Amino acid sequence: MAVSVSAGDSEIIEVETNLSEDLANYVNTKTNTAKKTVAVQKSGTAGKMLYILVGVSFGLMCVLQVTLNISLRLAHSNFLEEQIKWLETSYNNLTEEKKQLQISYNNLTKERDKFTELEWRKFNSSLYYISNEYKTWEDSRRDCLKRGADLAVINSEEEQVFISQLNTKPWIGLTDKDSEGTWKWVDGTPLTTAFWFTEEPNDGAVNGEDCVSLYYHTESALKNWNDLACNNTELMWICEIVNG
Ligand SMILES: [Ca+2]
Ligand SMILES: [Ca+2]
Ligand SMILES: [Ca+2]
Repeated sequence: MAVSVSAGDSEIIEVETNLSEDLANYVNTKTNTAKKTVAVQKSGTAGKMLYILVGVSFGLMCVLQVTLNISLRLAHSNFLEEQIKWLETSYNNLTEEKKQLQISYNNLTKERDKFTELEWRKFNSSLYYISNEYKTWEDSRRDCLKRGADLAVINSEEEQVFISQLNTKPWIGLTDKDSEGTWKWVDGTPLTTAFWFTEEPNDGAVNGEDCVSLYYHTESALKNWNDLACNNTELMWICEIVNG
């Protein structure tokens, strides 16, 4: 269809055209702006997501660390408890053993005291046994040895007085049977301090006198030794345990 365009129409067309172009430019501009906005918004959302992800990860790590710490503390605490229990058990066992040892010690002490009271007398660091029968010097010594002792060895004036006061007439552990006139104690030591009675030793018997006993009822406790025949069977004897 043919269209006639006048000058006025031409202006209108031009105006319309310009309007169309402006409109198109406006739409493009808005579209681009909208796209940018969407892009920016998308970019912002991704950032937030990243922050959230990092935050959650950090939180999980903290929870794991706390859990690990608690587990380690619990394990350590259990180990310590077991150690304490073991030490307590050991302590109780040792206490019980100590108690038993104390009981044994007390019983042994009682036995020793009873034994000492009945048969042995204590003086300084020695124990003395006084026989209630009579034997030769050799048999007397044998009896002492069986008791874990030996015939008494008088080492001091004090001991001489103690033995003299026992009011017996005992053999003591002194002899010159190995060499006449050379007096020796049964422990092998030579005689240094003697307490002979008047005119003793006299080796007076037919076959000599080589073993020593104490007289009793003499004037002095420091002067009562006598040598006699070793086979004399009329004497008691006295044994000594040193450091008993
Ligand atoms: Ca002695
Ligand atoms: Ca003699
Ligand atoms: Ca004599």
